[in-house]
Amino acid sequence: MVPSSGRRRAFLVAVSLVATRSPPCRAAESVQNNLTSVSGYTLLPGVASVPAPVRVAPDQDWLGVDGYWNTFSLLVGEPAATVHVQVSTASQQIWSVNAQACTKNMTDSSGKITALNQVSPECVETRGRLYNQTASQSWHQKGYYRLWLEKWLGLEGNGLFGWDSVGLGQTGEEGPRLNSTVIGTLVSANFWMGHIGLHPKPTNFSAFEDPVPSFMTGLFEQKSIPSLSFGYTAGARYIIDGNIVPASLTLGGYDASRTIPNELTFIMAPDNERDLVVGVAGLTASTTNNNNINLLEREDLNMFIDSTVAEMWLPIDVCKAFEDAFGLKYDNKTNLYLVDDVLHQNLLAQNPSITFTLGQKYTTNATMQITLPYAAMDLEASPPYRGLQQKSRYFPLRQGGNSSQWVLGRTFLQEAYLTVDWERHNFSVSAVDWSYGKVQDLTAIVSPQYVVQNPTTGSKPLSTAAIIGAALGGSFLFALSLIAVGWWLWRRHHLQKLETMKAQYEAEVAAAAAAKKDAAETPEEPPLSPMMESDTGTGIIPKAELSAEPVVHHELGASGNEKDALAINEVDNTERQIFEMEGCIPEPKEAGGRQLSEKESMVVRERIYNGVDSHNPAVSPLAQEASRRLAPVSPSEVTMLNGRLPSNTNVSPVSPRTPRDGAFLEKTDTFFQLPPYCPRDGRVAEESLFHPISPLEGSTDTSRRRFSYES
Ligand SMILES: *[C@@H]1O[C@H](CO)[C@@H](O)[C@H](O)[C@H]1NC(C)=O
Ligand SMILES: *[C@@H]1O[C@H](CO)[C@@H](O)[C@H](O)[C@H]1NC(C)=O
Ligand SMILES: *[C@@H]1O[C@H](CO)[C@@H](O)[C@H](O)[C@H]1NC(C)=O
Ligand SMILES: *[C@@H]1O[C@H](CO)[C@@H](O)[C@H](O)[C@H]1NC(C)=O
Ligand SMILES: *[C@@H]1O[C@H](CO)[C@@H](O)[C@H](O)[C@H]1NC(C)=O
Ligand SMILES: *[C@@H]1O[C@H](CO)[C@@H](O)[C@H](O)[C@H]1NC(C)=O
Ligand SMILES: *[C@@H]1O[C@H](CO)[C@@H](O)[C@H](O)[C@H]1NC(C)=O
Ligand SMILES: *[C@@H]1O[C@H](CO)[C@@H](O)[C@H](O)[C@H]1NC(C)=O
Ligand SMILES: CC(=O)N[C@H]1CO[C@H](CO)[C@@H](O)[C@@H]1O
Repeated sequence: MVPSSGRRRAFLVAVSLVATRSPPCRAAESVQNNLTSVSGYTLLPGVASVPAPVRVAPDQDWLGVDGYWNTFSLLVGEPAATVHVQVSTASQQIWSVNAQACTKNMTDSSGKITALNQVSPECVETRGRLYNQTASQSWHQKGYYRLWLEKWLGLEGNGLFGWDSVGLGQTGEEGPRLNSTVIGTLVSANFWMGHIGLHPKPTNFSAFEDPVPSFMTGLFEQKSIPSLSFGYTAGARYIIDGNIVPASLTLGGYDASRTIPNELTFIMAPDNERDLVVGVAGLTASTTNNNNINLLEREDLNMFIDSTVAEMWLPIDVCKAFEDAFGLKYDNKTNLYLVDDVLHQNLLAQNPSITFTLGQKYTTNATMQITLPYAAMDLEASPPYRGLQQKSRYFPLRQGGNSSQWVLGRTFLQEAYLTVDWERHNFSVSAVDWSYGKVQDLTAIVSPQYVVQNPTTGSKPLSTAAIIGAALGGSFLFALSLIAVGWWLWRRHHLQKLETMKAQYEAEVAAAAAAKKDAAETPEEPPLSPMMESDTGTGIIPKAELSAEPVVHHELGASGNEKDALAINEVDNTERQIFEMEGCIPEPKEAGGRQLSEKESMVVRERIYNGVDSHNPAVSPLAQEASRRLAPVSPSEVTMLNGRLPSNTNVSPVSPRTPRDGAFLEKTDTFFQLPPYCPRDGRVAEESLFHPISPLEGSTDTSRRRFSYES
């Protein structure tokens, strides 16, 4: 949309690879490519080279029940099973479809079982193949947990969680691999396919265990990727200039050949379950008859970008505007906008396109636009999606009753390229560059652990180097104002969060009220975080306590036909204990995690003051807090999880002492009690975080230190 305007391009592309010999795609076959210099960055002393970004090659397949989406391959387990999965920008785990998900008992018309446990090949194919964890020698079971992801959209379900090895790519085209990472195996049909989770937050299985690093963190710690960052676009199956355009996923960077750069950088919201939030400043449609239909009457609309879901979940009034503009009809049974042949013909004739104007209020006045042609919204849903009995065209628009449901899913990411830098807490959205035949241009985003960004001229936020330079250079005033701004912004977030938790935390509310008075002295801008939901006090609901309740709410249940829906088979779950995962958040718990203790905020202020790690003064200290928690695991520690624990580990009532096989695991189910994997107290963590790491050093055996509770 916005033509390449130079500055941002210069800024981002400055980061372009210099030292890659062979293209890092395919490179992968376990060969780790390194860059000895990356333009735009200066390597820190002691860092000789950094890993090159990794391209994950898309499959040929387009699968799904909510449309057809380009998949990626994973090699899971030992021996490795190839599974085809989607990409989740909100999840931090690998999910794959459990072998049980496609098993059902055949019944005759009277309901009598005629055949037991038949596997449906169609189900197996459309769900992207199954992962049979009992057949994997390296599977290490944890237990059943709530899936948690996008629960506000009604996508409930349970998964059997554990650890196993996961490699990117497929046989012959292997990318980097982790010997042990958290895998959720799905049975619930609410999530039809598995995914690669790109979020770096750790998994917090329970209150009593330490968090387990994410897949991305695993790759980063093992030095397979240069930073916790990615670039992704979902691809477009519809024809554009005669081509089907595949998805593109780059870890540790982005593919500059797929983006049309723009000036706008979004700052992440401090809620790690809803951080890629963009403000929608405008939403218009154009048809052959009318090229300026306004679909957005409301003032404030913040949308969460999440590739986990297919549709665009918009406020009901916006959906009504769509209905009026395009003659869409809401189907009460499925809650979908089903499109019949007549409507389809009408739509083709109208050829509507919709244009989002995105921005981020309070931090910038810049905006950018993404336009979706009708082809991007002409999707086909298949049973058992939403209780459908047969395939049907649908318009990927869903009614979101409240702000926690407003999500831009894969539909949007067909036309948008998302670049996320988790470590610098910012991201960008650009229109996809459809020019055919452009040569892939993988551009590294390098972690602040390895580099400082070279100072640039221009209006971009200052880099860490610049901040340190300025502060040390005697610009004391500058430092002071940073403190003020950072503190004030943090305070606003803090207040907002407090307000959202009224119900359960009245004490905090009182505090908030008091604090609000102070804040009132600050300028007339509302005491809102620029990047947070602004319309309700309801964005956040404190997490439930540990719960052994089976989850019964199925999205599929909408139609009441879940009995015969393929793959609804959570029977097994209900026989076992199901745990509530602690929201997979790094903070101690959401409520507490939202606030920094006085001490922590001192630390944060100190950091800002000293210029350490305060790359972007507008970033909430919470975000920095999150990043502090991301790192503390080193590759050797990850490795250790593979299959066995040290034999004298005195940690669990039933510590396995022999190499395990699947059968053993199946029978006993004993690993619920497994101990934490990554105590956070150790110096190890601090070292690995703040000590500049050379990719060439440091695989000495530190594994044992992890288990501080070893006898
Ligand atoms: C099939 O029936 C058997 C015996 O009743 C039961 O154990 C099994 O869980 C059923 N399987 C499915 C997928 O419902
Ligand atoms: C999973 O693997 C186990 C062990 O190899 C096997 O007994 C079982 O039948 C497999 N299950 C399915 C559904 O393929
Ligand atoms: C569908 O929902 C609308 C609005 O909620 C309602 O007016 C209508 O009666 C419903 N139709 C059916 C068939 O339930
Ligand atoms: C945005 O524009 C308004 C009005 O022109 C101006 O007052 C404000 O300072 C601008 N904000 C930023 C962040 O540039
Ligand atoms: C994040 O901020 C840095 C520093 O300001 C900038 O160089 C980078 O382009 C931003 N990243 C994204 C993805 O926008
Ligand atoms: C939003 O709506 C969903 C579904 O109706 C509901 O579960 C959730 O509690 C609501 N959230 C808020 C913050 O009201
Ligand atoms: C992962 O496991 C394989 C085989 O079990 C081993 O060869 C490899 O060294 C391990 N990788 C790491 C990073 O430890
Ligand atoms: C890149 O660095 C790693 C060590 O960090 C090394 O094992 C690997 O061989 C290097 N790759 C190349 C292609 O030199
Ligand atoms: C690291 C971490 O955040 N772990 C927390 C998981 O959740 C429980 C209960 O909320 C906390 O006690 C842990 O500290």
